[in-house]
Amino acid sequence: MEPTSHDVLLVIDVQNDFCPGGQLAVAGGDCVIEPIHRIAPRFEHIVVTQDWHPANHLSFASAHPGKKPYEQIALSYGPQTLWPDHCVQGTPGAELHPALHLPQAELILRKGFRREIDSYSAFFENDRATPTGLAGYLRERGLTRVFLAGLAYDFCVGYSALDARRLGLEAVVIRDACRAIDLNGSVRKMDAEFEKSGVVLAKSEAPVG
Ligand code: VGL
Ligand code: ZN
Repeated sequence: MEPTSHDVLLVIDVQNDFCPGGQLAVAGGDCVIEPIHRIAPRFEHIVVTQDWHPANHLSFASAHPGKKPYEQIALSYGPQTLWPDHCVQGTPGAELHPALHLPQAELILRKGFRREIDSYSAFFENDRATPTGLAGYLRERGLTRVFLAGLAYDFCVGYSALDARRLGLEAVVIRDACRAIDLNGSVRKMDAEFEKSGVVLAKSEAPVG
């Protein structure tokens, strides 16, 4: 089965800071670009996201004296993993990877721009309640099934797919077009969450098969 006019490819956070040499490099992060380019021509609709933080964002370990990257702290909305400074608005690290070529993308959605709250998901910030506007955009455009690719499988791709299901959208993660951070079993946990919520895994050779 081929993608239809109700399907959208969501390309998550393929930014310099998540690729080798970046501030929060995901192993093989740039390897997602080739499969994304391979499947992109099959989609009528593409949306790209960008992690887009102010310099002193509360998800940065540097904003919490004495804390180190990858530790967890409690914020008002729940537990938050602390990260190295990354994807700071207007910096080269926040730019989309220069090899990513998707001129047909219809929307570039930025998220994580509020200092006090992180946003892994493209739909809701980490309080799981503050909307980014993407659900309304997809609804108004009649897009009901999302295919997901990009970085990172166990964080921004994963939470976006889970929220898509919560919103009643079908969600298909193109596994070989993603790479993971893999922090404290986060890949295994996300696999289990996908299973529970009906997120489907597919391969780029046969995204719907
Ligand atoms: C991400 C950690 C922090 C991601 C973004 O894109 O998966 N991970 N910010
Ligand atoms: Zn981030």
